[in-house]
Amino acid sequence: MQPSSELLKLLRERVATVVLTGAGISAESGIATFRGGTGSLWDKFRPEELASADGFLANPKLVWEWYQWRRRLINEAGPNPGHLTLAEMEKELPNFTLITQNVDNLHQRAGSKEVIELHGNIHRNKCQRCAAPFPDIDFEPEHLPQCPCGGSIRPDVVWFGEMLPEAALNLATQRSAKARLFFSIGTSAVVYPAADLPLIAKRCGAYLVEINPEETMLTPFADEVFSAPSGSALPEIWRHVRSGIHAS
Ligand code: BJW
Ligand code: ZN
Repeated sequence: MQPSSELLKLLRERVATVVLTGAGISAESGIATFRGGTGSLWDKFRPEELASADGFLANPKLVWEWYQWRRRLINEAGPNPGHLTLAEMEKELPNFTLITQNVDNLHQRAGSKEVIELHGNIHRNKCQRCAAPFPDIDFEPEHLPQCPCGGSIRPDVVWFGEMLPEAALNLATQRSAKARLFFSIGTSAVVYPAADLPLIAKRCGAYLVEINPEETMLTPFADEVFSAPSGSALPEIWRHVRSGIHAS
């Protein structure tokens, strides 16, 4: 898992660096990924029932129970060395951007200060109709929370067929286009528009690094691939950068 001399050089020169994370970075915290065999969420549950506005309107109780279950698992989990390394990188690299598709808040709990959340945050709620935020609501299966406007309150995450938060997507796109180094970490790179970001960066001249134990749609486009869990690959790359060890 030796980083190339090119990668070490870019990190030591502190070039504009953008990181896109997906569910795989939280796998070593015990949070299930969406895709990828037995135990993954979409292996056991149906996305159209649980992660779409139509599914929510058809059966809000089912959707709420699923999200409350996931909130509990996330609250019991903690950041792993992958999250912690990215928080350290943010402190040391002056031009560093962290973009995540994750809704689990583990980057923030690891100490990352600026996190661009593309798919919302599971700990927040909003009105399905008027989008008003509802930070503190008590969920009871028999009394589903309602907004004064009459709309149903739901988790503030982005479901299939919904637009991503405009400001977050614009900033993520701008930073990706300006990146000289781009890491795609723990994402299957199949969900758009997030999956476009590494390709935008590459097209604009960035050196593209992928960290993922499995091959993805992005692998053929990557300049460097670490086929390893991010909880070990990221600390190892960062250790090389910090210790001044030169690649062979
Ligand atoms: C490890 C590891 C370890 C394991 N270390 N790695 C263009 C073309 C085709 C379709 C579309 C398109 N544009 C839009 C669409 C439709 C759709 C889409 O992309 N569908 C595709 C599936 C085909 N996109 C949308 O609907 C988006 N909205 C949109 O585009 O609006 C405009 C529009 C609407 C309608 C039509 C056209 C335009 C919204 C997408 C919302 C995604 N929502 C979810 C749920 C969030 C809420 C929740 O959590 O409940 O977001 S779905 C789910 O997928 C979640 C994730 O953020 C997202 C991405 O998944 P991710 O993070 O990549 O995880 P996995 O599980 O897929 O992969 C994990 C990876 O980790 C694997 O590769 C493992 O190998 C790896 N791994 N252990 C490192 N230790
Ligand atoms: Zn409302």
